[in-house]
Amino acid sequence: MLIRNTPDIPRSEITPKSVYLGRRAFLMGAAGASALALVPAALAAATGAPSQGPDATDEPQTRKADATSYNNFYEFGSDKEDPAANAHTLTTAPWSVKIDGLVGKPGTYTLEDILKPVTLEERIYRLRCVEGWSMVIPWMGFPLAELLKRVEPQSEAKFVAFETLVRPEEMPGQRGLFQSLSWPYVEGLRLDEAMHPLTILATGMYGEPLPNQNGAPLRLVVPWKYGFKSIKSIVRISLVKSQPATTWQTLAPREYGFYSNVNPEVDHPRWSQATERRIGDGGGLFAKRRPTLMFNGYADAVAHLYAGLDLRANY
Ligand SMILES: Nc1nc2c(c(=O)[nH]1)N[C@H]1C(S)=C(S)[C@@H](COP(=O)(O)O)O[C@H]1N2
Ligand SMILES: [Mo]
Repeated sequence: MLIRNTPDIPRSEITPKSVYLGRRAFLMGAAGASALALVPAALAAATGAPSQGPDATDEPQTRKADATSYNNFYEFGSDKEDPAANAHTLTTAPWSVKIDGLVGKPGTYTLEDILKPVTLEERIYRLRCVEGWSMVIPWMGFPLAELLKRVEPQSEAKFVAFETLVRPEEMPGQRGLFQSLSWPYVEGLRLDEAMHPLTILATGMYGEPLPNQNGAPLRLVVPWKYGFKSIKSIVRISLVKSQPATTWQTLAPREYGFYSNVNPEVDHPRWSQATERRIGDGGGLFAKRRPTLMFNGYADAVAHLYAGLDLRANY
C-alpha cells in the first residue's frame, strides 16, 4: 500500500480551535486542555477542571502515530493503512447532524450548534477491536447524553440509531474500490447505553482535532464495546422505538451481534476474544498478549445495564 502525505488542508476547512476544544479548554490553551488528564481528581475538583471518573487509567497511551495510521474506516479502504492514506479527501466543514425520530426538538444542527453549550473534556479510554488488537487513546469529547437531553427524547424512544456520511466523491470505499459494505455505515445503541456517562461523542484526540481517518469531525466512542460500535463521521442520530440495524450485524449476523460488548468469554467465530495485542507493544507474531477484560475493564460502571441478559445469546 502506497502511503502518501496528507496535503495541506485549506484553512477554511479547519474547525476553529475554540470549537473542537470547547470554550473553556480553549481559554486555558491547548496545552492546558491536554494537561487536564494529568491533574489529580482532588485538584481538578478545586480548579473546576473535569476529574477523571471511572474512565481513569494509568496505562500508557498508544503513540499518536500508531492511533492515526492503523485504522478501520471502510469508507476509505479495508486495509489498516488505507484510511490514513485516503481520508484527506473528506471535507469536514461545514458539518451538520440531522437529529430526528422520537424527539421533541428534531432538526438539522450544525456542529457549532451542537458544541456551543458543551464543555469538552479529555477521556482516556481503551479501544478494543474484535480483530484482537487494542489501543489506549486520549479523546476530547462530551457525553452523548448531553446532546440527547437537549433534543428531548420522547417516552417511546428505546434505541438510538447513528449514520455516517455518504459522499462517494470523497469516500473511495463508497465507489466500490475496496471490499465494500453497504452504505451508509450504521450503528445503534439501546437508549440507556447511549445515555451512560461513559458514552461520548468525540471531536478530538491527543489534544487536537480528530484526524479524518479517526472519524472527523464527530464520532461515537463506547469504551466497553468492540471498536466497530464507535461509528465515525456521524451525520444523523435518530431516536427510535425498535432495535435498529447495524452495518456489521447486517453483513454477518453470526459474527457480529447488536450488543457487541467486549467479552473474553464469548469468542468471535474467527478470532478468540480472550486476549489482545496492545498496538505498540511490538513483537509481531510473538507479541505478548494481554488478557481481555470483561466489558473492556469498565464492568464496575456498566455491568448493571445487562443484568438478566444472556450475553452468549446477546453478543
Ligand atoms: N463509518 C465507519 N465507522 C467506523 C468504522 C468504519 O469502517 N466506518 N470502523 C469501526 C471499527 S471496526 C473500529 S475498530 C473503529 C476504529 O477506530 P479508530 O480507527 O479511531 O481506532 O472505528 C469504527 N467506526
Ligand atoms: Mo474493529
